[in-house]
Amino acid sequence: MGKLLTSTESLEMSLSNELEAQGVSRRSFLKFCTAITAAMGLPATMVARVADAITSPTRTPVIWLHFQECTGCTESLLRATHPTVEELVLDMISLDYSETLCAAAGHQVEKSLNDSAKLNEGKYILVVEGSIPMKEDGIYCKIADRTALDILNDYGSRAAAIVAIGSCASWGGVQSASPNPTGATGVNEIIKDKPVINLPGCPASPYNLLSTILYYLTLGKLPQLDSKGRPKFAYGRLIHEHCERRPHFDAGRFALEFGDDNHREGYCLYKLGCKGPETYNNCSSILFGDVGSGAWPVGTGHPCFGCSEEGVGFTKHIHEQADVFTDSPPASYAQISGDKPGGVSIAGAAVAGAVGGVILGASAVAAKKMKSEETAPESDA
Ligand code: FSX
Ligand code: SF4
Ligand code: F3S
Repeated sequence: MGKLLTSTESLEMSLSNELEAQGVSRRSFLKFCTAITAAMGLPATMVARVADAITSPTRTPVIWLHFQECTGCTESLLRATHPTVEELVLDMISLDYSETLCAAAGHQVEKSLNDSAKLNEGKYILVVEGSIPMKEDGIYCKIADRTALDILNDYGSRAAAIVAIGSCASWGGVQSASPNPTGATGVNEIIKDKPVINLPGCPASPYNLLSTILYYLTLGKLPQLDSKGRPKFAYGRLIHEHCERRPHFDAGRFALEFGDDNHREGYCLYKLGCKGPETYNNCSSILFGDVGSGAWPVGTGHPCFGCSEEGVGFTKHIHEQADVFTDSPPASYAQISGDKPGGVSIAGAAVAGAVGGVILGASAVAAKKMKSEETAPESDA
């Protein structure tokens, strides 16, 4: 992709043709724009502007740094489809430096990094993947003989804004798990004089990166952030709120062991340690995972382990039961063992009805809606 074209119209046509060549019709593209507009919490009237932002010939320069991490965030972006999120992201930006994707190496690639930072000073977006080791003067992560800390301070100070992609860059992630041997730290603990947008998740959802960049390109400003620096449109709701298994939670139907009958029935994974009730992310509404319908951790039968939530993922034990903030049955709520969906006992139905009736209804509608929509993210606004 990435032909040099003279007008927006021809670029739009080119994008359309190229998407079609990849099996993505213009109709699918517009459907995708509609879905991503809703995911950003923007009204449907903004769909055309979002499509324009995607097809705009102006590309925002991006420098993408890697520190302590597994490259899962980049991989997750590159492996995404519906429709080819990585193509859309790479079409919207000018990715001037990325250690994973660059063809050059050694001094050549260092030169292109420095040239881009100089040329686009104050204008580029710095994407940081990975945590920054602070112990022993940062010696645990060095690139081209410079510590991650030095590199971050250098390119961070010259950026327009910084996107910390993944839990590692957002708050330290897996490397910061006790005893945190390298002193792994998130970007916003270090950079205090620049906007830092956190997109936690291990890996981060590529849709959250796409929609954050798109929001910026469409409206020319950064999205509203919560107290942890996360875009509210993506991290404003608990996973538990939109989970397809939520009606089972509300009715007290839980898997008790991996592979037991209740697990096979698709019951709630709370008692297996699901951290959906205390993890803010949109995995349950956009079915992040992208290897088929319903493929997100809980959709595949694995409890959410709170990978995106500081103080939960890599902190709480996998099997530990989550704190429940929502108005729902407590963990001690009697299990309705063996009940099939719709076959709740009278006592169970009474309790579930009393404490979770409204939520149950809302969740059932949400679950049905999600199933009927291939890839459409829901608005978190
Ligand atoms: Fe890996 Fe990204 Fe986890 Fe971290 O991810 S998927 S270790 S959040 O920085 O590559
Ligand atoms: Fe879904 Fe987990 Fe909540 Fe159960 S506890 S409804 S599996 S998010
Ligand atoms: Fe992570 Fe839980 Fe989503 S484990 S990917 S936050 S469902």
